[in-house]
Amino acid sequence: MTDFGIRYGDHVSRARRDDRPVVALESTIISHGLPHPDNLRVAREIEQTVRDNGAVPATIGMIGGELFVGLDDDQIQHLALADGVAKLSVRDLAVAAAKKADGATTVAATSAIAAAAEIGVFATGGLGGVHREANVTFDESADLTTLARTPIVVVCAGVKSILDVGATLERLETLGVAVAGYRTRRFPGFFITDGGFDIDWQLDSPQQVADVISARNDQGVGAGALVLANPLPVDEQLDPELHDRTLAEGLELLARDGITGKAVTPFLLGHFHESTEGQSLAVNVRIILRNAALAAQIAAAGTSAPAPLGFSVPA
Ligand code: PSU
Ligand code: MN
Repeated sequence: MTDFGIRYGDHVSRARRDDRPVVALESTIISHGLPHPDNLRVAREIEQTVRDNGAVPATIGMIGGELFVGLDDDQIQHLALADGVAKLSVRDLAVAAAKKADGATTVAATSAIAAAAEIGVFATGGLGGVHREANVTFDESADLTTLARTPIVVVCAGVKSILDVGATLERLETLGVAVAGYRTRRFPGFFITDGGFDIDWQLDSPQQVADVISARNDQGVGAGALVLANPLPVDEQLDPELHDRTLAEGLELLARDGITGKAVTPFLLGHFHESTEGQSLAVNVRIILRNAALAAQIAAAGTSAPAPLGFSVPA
């Protein structure tokens, strides 16, 4: 019989044994979110940034049907460069394993796997969310519903402005996902510092975020994630005018080419990277590296208390 269980990279096994802080990292940004060949370089830089900030990186993904927490460099290279790497959300994981697929995990899948591996902190670029015109298309990322039932801190730069930011915040509220700004009360719009909406809570240090995890674990009441929104400094954002123009074009192309479903997010990101001649890519990379650094500092501040499993509300 084949064992379809989670496999741990050697560096992550060691970290778990020695009770060292671990930060989960997703692989869809590598395979589908960033253009070749920058994606491989960036994937390595993200891991190095986690190490430089006192934690062990665990990039998550699937190779030949095996689910890995802590891909090694060869495996990361494979997901970055191979053709036909699938984009895996939670619902795809078992099917892809049975099919022995190569796959990259989204925010949804990565959070769920990380929580199953008792990793409490996860760094990414931007969350998926409610797409514009979702009232017609029903296109809402599974990132949102998964975070509602997954005890993890997701460090991100909010949701991409390609989405309906206000509707996404409403859904996060309905779903019981906590949202806090890191040193801000404004929710960021990924490429741009200010996504146009206030948030209720502000947290000011890695220790304060680690205290939220401890409080949630001690209380045993809430079952969902904390989205920690970490905006770019204003002088590092994508020029808002360039942003608005590129977005309008991208949305038009989307409609013209009839692109739907899970192809939408990679398509729009690709459009940004091509038509801003690398400016959006540089911004995207900055975002991810800043989030990786902060996530590592949070994990290091709360190292003795990994999120326990199964603390959903008793029936
Ligand atoms: N944000 C980015 N780059 C990405 C993604 C988000 O800046 O590549 C990926 C994440 O993996 C996220 C996914 O989970 O896009 C959302 O896809 P969808 O909208 O199809 O759920
Ligand atoms: Mn979608």
